[in-house]
Amino acid sequence: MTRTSLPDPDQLAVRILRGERAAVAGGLNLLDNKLAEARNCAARLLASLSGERWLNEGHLVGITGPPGAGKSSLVCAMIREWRLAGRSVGVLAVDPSSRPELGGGALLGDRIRIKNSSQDEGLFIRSLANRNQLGGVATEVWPMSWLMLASFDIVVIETVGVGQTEIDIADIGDTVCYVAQPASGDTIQYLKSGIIEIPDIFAVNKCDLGAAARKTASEISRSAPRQDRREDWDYPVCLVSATMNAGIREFHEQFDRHRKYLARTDLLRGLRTRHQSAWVVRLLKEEFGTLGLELAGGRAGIERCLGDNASNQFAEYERIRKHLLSRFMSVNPPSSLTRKEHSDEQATV
Ligand SMILES: Nc1nc2c(ncn2[C@@H]2O[C@H](COP(=O)(O)OP(=O)(O)O)[C@@H](O)[C@H]2O)c(=O)[nH]1
Ligand SMILES: [Mg+2]
Repeated sequence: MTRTSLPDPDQLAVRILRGERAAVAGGLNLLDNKLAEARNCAARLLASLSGERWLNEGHLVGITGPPGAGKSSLVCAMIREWRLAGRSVGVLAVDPSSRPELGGGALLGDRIRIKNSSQDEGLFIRSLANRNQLGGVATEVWPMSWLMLASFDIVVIETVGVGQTEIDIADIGDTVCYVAQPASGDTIQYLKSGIIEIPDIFAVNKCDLGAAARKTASEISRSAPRQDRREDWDYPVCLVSATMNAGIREFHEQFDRHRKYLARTDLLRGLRTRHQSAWVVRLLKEEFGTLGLELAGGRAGIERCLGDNASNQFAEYERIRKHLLSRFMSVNPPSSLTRKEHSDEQATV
């Protein structure tokens, strides 16, 4: 994307808020563009999309678990339920193995009996194959999920769980669901060792396999450490089959129940504020390094600024970025000639 083809961020924000899918696609492309000009434009876009709404509305759902457990199949089954309930859905599939179904859209559409998902205005799917960085979810996934939340009632992020990713997804999602593979000990090991925060909802998929699935479900119920649990949430373990469409209605209802629980207990606002500031710090660190964080007042200082402007953390992010860019530019002018002269000067001193 060249400089001249960058969109006007304010106009784009209006179109995204209206739910225009082309605008959402354009916004996601912009967030994916790492050129300096694009980053400035993206920061302005996110700031214009921000508001109280982002602390109170919509539902960010994270689905994680080992490859092959049936995450994509379950997402398909859930999309059908959500669409039947009249909710619009955006999906970010970070799972590289999702490419065939989710990347094309049409195949996914077949599965959910919508002839072609591109004809359903209330459904938007973006595949981010290979973005599952070693040791975590790529940083762009986070602003992307927020951009989608400005357009859709439900935003689902599917990631492959490999230890660290569950932690990342727990820092994005309002509700995190772990999909377990029957007769696989991984989930139970992770839970016992405390590697993963306890997901809000468990699904043991492939219950059509019978006893193995039931055994895994009861092992999970016993393994989650009690002390880390929230007192007033019951961490349901759902036995489901995506391909047989068994238990899906009840499974789907657990997501609504958890979203209502977060609203009722006033947890949602605090959760989202914390998640947002953690990711802003992470984005700043990615762009400016540890030195940048220090120049901006240190992690604690940044978090305080963000907390003071919780309903528009992206605006605060933009302000801090601009400040850091000007600091970096003043000590390190961009022209290579200037740098060369500078180094020559030093060499002769
Ligand atoms: N027997 C059975 N197989 C399933 C079920 N759900 C998914 N699968 C199969 O499991 C494989 C992996 O599914 P997929 O949704 O791609 O898993 P993901 O890697 O976790 O996204 C596919 O071959 C599915 O057809 C189920 O409920 N029962
Ligand atoms: Mg998948």
